[in-house]
Formats: sequence, structure tokens, C-alpha cells
Amino acid sequence: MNAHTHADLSRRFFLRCAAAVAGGALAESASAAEPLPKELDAAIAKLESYFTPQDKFQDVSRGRPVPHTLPLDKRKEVGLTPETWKLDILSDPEHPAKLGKQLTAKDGTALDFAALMKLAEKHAVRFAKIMTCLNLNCPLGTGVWEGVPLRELLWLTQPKGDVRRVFFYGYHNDDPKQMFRSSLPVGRVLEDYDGLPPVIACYKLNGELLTQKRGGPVRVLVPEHYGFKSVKWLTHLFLSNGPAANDTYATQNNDVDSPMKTFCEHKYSPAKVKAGVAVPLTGYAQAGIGGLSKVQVWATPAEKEWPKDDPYFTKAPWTDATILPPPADWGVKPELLKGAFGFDGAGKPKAWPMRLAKAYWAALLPGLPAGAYVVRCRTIDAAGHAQPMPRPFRKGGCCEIESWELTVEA
Ligand SMILES: Nc1nc2c(c(=O)[nH]1)N[C@H]1C(S)=C(S)[C@@H](COP(=O)(O)O)O[C@H]1N2
Ligand SMILES: [Mo]
Repeated sequence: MNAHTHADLSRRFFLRCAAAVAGGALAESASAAEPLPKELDAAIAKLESYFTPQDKFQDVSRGRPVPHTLPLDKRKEVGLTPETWKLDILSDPEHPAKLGKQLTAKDGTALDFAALMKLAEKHAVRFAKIMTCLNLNCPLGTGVWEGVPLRELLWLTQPKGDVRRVFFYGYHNDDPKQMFRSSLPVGRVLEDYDGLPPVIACYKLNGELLTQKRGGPVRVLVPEHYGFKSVKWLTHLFLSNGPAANDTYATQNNDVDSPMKTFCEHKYSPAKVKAGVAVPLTGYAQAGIGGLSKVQVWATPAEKEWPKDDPYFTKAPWTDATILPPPADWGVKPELLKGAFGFDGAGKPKAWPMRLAKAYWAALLPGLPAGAYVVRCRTIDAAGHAQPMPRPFRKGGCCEIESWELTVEA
């Protein structure tokens, strides 16, 4: 490293620290290389806490009635409380796997919550994940999820072979038509490749037991996938020699093999501003399996036509937004993050932005002449793909470039 580069780096580091101090709420930044202008303070202060309180998650659960609305007596009867919960772990009757044994409620050998907690003493893991529905463009919430790696449950059956996939479903009012099922290749459950956290049988969110509404007592949580793989009110887990996905979502024309995409949306943008006055913008970006390297914004006069042969606006004069650093206050107890997957012993993320989670961003557009504008934002993933590439197709998850209106008054 030559002296010039070093001086330049030091200057950048100084600016980062200045930004951290000026921002107040912001911890030391690894990504904000410039101090944030004061005009952004108010919009940044409006951003929600990083982690979503359990009762603030959006809900898309199916069921008639939805299982979490059942009265307590009924929930006890069907095993939807920690004291009554039971999980059958079975060989798929249609494509049998060779197992040493099965765990079944019928034989009194099903896994109960106490046995799961016993496994948790040795194997429990926590990780951050954004929960997003493949069919919605806005995430349902971001949490620290705790559970036992699902492979520990598979190993209880002493599998000998003929296992290619696992599938699972939850309580569905004992009505086959209401069953919500998802599946994974067994290899993904057994091994955490590509730096991924394990697939878990999850019983806690943000340090609290999973509520009925979030799928308690136990749900599956698949770190890299959209919400439909994370089956709630888990009751049945199958080891299967079937070769293909049998997810309920596949019957609804969804791409059930595509992990989460990288994309962004705005959170704050004024509806109207005065001509020549800088425009504060904030938003969030979901860092999908492809990671996140940049968020960019662009405002253009509404009447201006864009060439039809550039549907993703790749030739537009995008400018970089600032990806905000990890928050000083995450919205959960700090102890929860110490030693969690992807965090160090002090509770600091090892990399930022964190994959399969989110980051907030902010940008200050320079003042504009009076008129009607369209503003857009997009992400650039870690490999350099600008949104919605490299996977633009809708059925593998939402990633359209968001656009919204801005009026600039004389
Ligand atoms: N048993 C069951 N699990 C389910 C569902 C369901 O309808 N029933 N919906 C799935 C879908 S499509 C999504 S997006 C997530 C949403 O998780 P959340 O309700 O905790 O936000 O749950 C998944 N798990
Ligand atoms: Mo979903």
C-alpha cells in the first residue's frame, strides 16, 4: 500500500467516524464512507427498529379457521401448546426411506417439546432472517430466530439410506385440503453449505417463545428461502426417497427452488418539495442469497419516455445511496446477538450488510426544477447484478424496480 492510498483510507475512516457521531443512533460504519447530510436526520429517525417485535409481523397464514385463532382448549387438544406439542417423524409411505425407527404419536414415541428443549441445550442456534412472502413485495418482518437444526431431528430416526428429500407440514384442522406442505433436498438439511445457517425447528423469535400467530410452539425456518418453506404449527416431518419438490406452493404456479432475491424499496420520500430543495429519501434493502453491495436512486421527469429496449433502466444516471451501518440499538436484547450465527462474541455482525437480512439506506437527491417526477431505487448485489437481474422472473420472488411519484413545486 503506498502512502497516498493509506492517507486516503485514513480520511475515509475519519469521515465514517464523523458520520457515526453526527448520526447519533448509528454505530461505527463500515459502509458509510461519507458523512450523512443533516437533511437526512429526520427521515432516518423515522425508520422502524431493525428487528420487528413478534406481534408486529405481518401475517399471511391460511386455514379455516386459522390455527392461531383456535380457543385454548382446542389448541391443547390438537397439540398447539408447548405442553401438548408432538412431532411425528416418519418415512414417506409413497417413497419410503430406510429408517431404523419412526417417531409417532400413535406409538407414544413422537418428539415432544421437552425432548426438543433437551436437544436445544446442546444444539440451539440463533440467526437473523428477514421473512418475506414470495408473492409480496414487502417483507413481513425481520427477526432473530432460535431453534434446533432440523438434521438433529432426522438423525433420531437412524436413517440407513434411500433418503433424497424431506418434507413437512403443520396442523391444518385435520382437513387434507387445508394442508400446507413444504420440502427440501435432504442434503440442505444435513449440511450448511455456502456459509448458510442451518435449517431449524424454531421455537423462539427475538428471545421469546414463538407465539401461536408466528407458528408456535414449533415451526420450520429455512434461512435462504421465502416464507413458504418455513411451515408453521409443525406436526409432521417425513424422510422421503421421492426425487422432487412436493410443496403446496408448487401447485400455485410458484418457483419453489429459488432462494431469496436482493431488492430494495423506499420507506420515506416527501410527496411534495420546493424547487431547488434537496430531497431526503430512506428505505430498506433485502440482501438475498446474492448479497448486497449498493443501493442506487434516480429521479426523472414524469413525462420523459424511456427507451423500450432498456426495461430495467440500466442506462439511467443512477446515483449511490448510503447503506446505513449496523444500528446501535437493534430492537432486541443485545445478549441475543452475542454468538448468534453471523455475529461475533460482542454481538457485532461479522459482515455488513448481512445476507438474508436487511439494511436501511438513505440518500439526498439534489434540488430539482419544478415539475412532476418519478423516483426509482434499485440494488446491486455482491456479484454486481443490478436489480431485477440476474433472476427477473416474478414466480421466483418479487424484485421489480420500485417507482413512485414526487412533485416539485415552484
Ligand atoms: N402451516 C402453515 N405454515 C405457513 C403458512 C401457512 O399458511 N400454513 N404460510 C407460509 C407462507 S406463504 C409464509 S410467507 C410464511 C409467513 O410467515 P409469518 O406468518 O410468520 O410471517 O409462513 C409460511 N408458513
Ligand atoms: Mo408466502
